[in-house]
Amino acid sequence: MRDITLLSVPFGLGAGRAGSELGPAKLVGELDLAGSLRRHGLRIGDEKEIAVASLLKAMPPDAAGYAGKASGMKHAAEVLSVSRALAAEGAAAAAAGHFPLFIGGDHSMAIGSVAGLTARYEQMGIIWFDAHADLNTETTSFTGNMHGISLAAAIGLTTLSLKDVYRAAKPIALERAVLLGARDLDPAEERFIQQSGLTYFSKTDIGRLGIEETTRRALQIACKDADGLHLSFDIDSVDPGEAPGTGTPVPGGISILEVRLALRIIGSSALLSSADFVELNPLLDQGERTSKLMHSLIAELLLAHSS
Ligand code: 6HN
Ligand code: MN
Ligand code: MN
Ligand code: MN
Repeated sequence: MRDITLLSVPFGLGAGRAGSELGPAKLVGELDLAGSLRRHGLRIGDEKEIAVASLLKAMPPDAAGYAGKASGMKHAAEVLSVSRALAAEGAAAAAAGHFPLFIGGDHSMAIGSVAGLTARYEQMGIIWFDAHADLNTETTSFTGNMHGISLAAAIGLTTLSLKDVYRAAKPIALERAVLLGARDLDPAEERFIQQSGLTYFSKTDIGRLGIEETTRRALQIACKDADGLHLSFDIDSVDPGEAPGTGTPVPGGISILEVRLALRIIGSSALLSSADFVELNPLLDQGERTSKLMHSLIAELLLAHSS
């Protein structure tokens, strides 16, 4: 496979509680993600960390723009600022022929990763692995948390346009967007899914079809006429009994066995070109249980991709 560009995103203001900004320190720092990927024979071409602290310090306290328009959303200006930096790094890595691997951070960072990647992969497909749909908009969100609108932004539903984040960005076509594992949808998200025809494999569908068949179907749809495939993996897709270290846990998730199999299948797709791993919250973990799980899932995906 291509060289990996490891991009750490220590940012958590898109979530409703603190802690997800500590994901990179745990995974990349303490658990030495790059070292273990190398020991597995994978090549890390580049390692970067988005300078979140200095970006936030440089922001004028009255940062208007998008934040002004969508005043109901919390930390919208901060999310926009971090997303812009992230998009530029991701786009550069993809343009260099690398595999961008984004380590979060809360799920609002996918706004930045997707914006940058669509500049390189104009027909990109996406598989969104999540307990939630992240399909709220600035008007439907009950919480005002930016991580709940990130998939909506990726497909062009929000006031926040991907082009505000990265000029050459392009929203992902609905036909190539697949939501997998969700089981906690807000009413507006449910309505949108029904009316739009966005492909959604619920927890119930996975139970009925099995994880293997579900993942194969998801891949087929996301890869139709695609020139690249992005996996956006929210660790809360896994059952909180097995992955407790996350900010918005929802009971009834998929098992570790299922998620391993799914990631192996997605990893074996030649089209896979980038991935986000998000919503690990080390402050809420039982020891390092969820961190170690996330760490091994990343390796699982990339090893399947390299063999
Ligand atoms: N995530 N639907 C809820 C909201 O706040 O809009 C939960 C979103 C969770 C987002 O887990 O990435
Ligand atoms: Mn290189
Ligand atoms: Mn999410
Ligand atoms: Mn989620």
